Amino acid sequence: MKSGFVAVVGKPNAGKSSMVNNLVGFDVAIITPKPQTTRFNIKGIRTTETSQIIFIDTPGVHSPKNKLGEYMMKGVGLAVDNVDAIIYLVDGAKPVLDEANKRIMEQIVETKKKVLLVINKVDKIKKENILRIIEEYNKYIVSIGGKFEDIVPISVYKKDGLETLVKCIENALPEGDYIFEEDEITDVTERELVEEYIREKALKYLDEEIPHGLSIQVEKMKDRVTENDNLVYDIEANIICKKSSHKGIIIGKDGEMLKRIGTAARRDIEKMLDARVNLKLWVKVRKDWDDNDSYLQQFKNKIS
Ligand SMILES: Nc1nc2c(ncn2[C@@H]2O[C@H](COP(=O)(O)OP(=O)(O)OP(=O)(O)O)[C@@H](O)[C@H]2O)c(=O)[nH]1
Ligand SMILES: [Mg+2]
Repeated sequence: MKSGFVAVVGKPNAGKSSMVNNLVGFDVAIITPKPQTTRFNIKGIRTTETSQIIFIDTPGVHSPKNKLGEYMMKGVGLAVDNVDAIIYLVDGAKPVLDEANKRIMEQIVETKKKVLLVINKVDKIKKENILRIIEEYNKYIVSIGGKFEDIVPISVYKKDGLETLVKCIENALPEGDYIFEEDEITDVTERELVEEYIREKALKYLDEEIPHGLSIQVEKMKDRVTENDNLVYDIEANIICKKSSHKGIIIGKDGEMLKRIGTAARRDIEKMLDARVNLKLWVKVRKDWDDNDSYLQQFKNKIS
């Protein structure tokens, strides 16, 4: 029986959250085609008869441009320091061994932990390219005094290589009993999942500039049972943006954009809670909240 913690790190958009969701079998993290989707460390727990793997999904490594980014990167540092093994996930379709990737490898070699190189999105590339990536990355990590315990090409989309990956993770973990209850899946609360599902839809429907400057706060979340014995949640949430010029765009002409975000988010929340949901959204401006320490205190609590 194996059990332990595995941090999943890599550049933004490599597919870290997609991989964790898939291996856990539940959407603990939101996924979008835009980089810097994940903002704080998220536990995703996979329990089987042979092992319990506790994944720590982390924000994509980037050079911070504001205090929010600094908190996110601090989270990655904490994650790699506190696990039994590290998965370094590379986007196989964008494998260039640039400064960012080198810096990630330097950081993980320093931890002296077991590192697995996982190359994702192999559905998009040719076999010979996989071999070239492996060779190049291997050469670099050896040159800085490290090594990869295993190298696993995967495609989360095609579910390729995932069983091999689980075996390699199990090999890298210590012997041990379950650390969490068998039915525990994540440390993200229902309220936080609601916030993230709303953010996911905002990221999906809004253009480039705005979504990254958004933060969602659930103000109220109460359940009740109707006369017909139906479970209903009344949820009220604020979409917080950093500039007043963004507010109108988020609301849209005749409130259309806000309605679109709300309807799509409500559907996902209903599925997650297995209940009917009344979702009310408001848009608020909090000037440059992503550079404001007192606002970001909530992120500080989440990364520890
Ligand atoms: N073609 C292909 N696309 C994938 C695969 N896995 C994930 N993606 C896509 O890659 C994009 C990024 O996925 P995420 O899981 O959000 O990536 P992430 O590494 O968590 O990104 P950040 O949270 O921003 O660091 C999404 O559009 C996914 O649908 C895969 O196996 N093949
Ligand atoms: Mg992510």
